[in-house]
Amino acid sequence: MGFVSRGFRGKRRGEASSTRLPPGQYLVTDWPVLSAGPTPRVALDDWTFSIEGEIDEPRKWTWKEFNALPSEDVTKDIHCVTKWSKFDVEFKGVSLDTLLDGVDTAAEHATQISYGGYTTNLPLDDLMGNKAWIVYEANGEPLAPEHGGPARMVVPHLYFWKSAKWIRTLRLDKDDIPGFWETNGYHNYGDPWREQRYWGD
Ligand SMILES: Nc1nc2c(c(=O)[nH]1)N[C@H]1C(S)=C(S)[C@@H](COP(=O)(O)O)O[C@H]1N2
Ligand SMILES: [Mo]
Repeated sequence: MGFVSRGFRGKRRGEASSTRLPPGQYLVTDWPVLSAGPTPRVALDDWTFSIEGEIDEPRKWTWKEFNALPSEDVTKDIHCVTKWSKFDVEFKGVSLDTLLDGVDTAAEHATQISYGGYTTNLPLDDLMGNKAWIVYEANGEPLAPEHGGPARMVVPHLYFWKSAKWIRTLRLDKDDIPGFWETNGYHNYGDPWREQRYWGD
């Protein structure tokens, strides 16, 4: 039976990796840093995260308040538009379902706004339904400043530029307002499984 299981296992391994790695991506084991500017340093005493825009009552948390929210541990694959993917990053943070729970809004879009000014837009639906987290730990350590610490968005089903590092505000928008990369040639939605890298993809 050795010849059967050997061939079968080999094939299954190949199929598993090709369905887990989006088209055009290659796997890395390190964690590259991609930042369009310098790393902003935010003292935890000064840090806040807020939800603003098309919302009756804006919400705002201090670092202490944010850390007291119910958190989740999630293990996710991440995919950068520059073609590296990394499997099984262990994040800890607060689900956007928790942060948006009970919010009354006419908005269908959202913009993530970072300390430092980076912005990225996405449909509000893509932040809900167990699809997005604001995380403050990765792989058992506090999130490193270069990876977006104290806290960053993680929206793993979209290319990783849709996950703002050093997030400060989530703005709920009626209109779709392209963010930093979206006005500079990157696709407005950014689905790695459909290779939506650039305008026109
Ligand atoms: N504030 C901010 N967030 C950002 C970026 C950035 O330049 N500034 N780069 C984006 C891009 S292109 C990617 S691939 C990921 C990189 O995250 P990492 O440096 O932790 O790998 O962050 C995204 N979020
Ligand atoms: Mo990226």
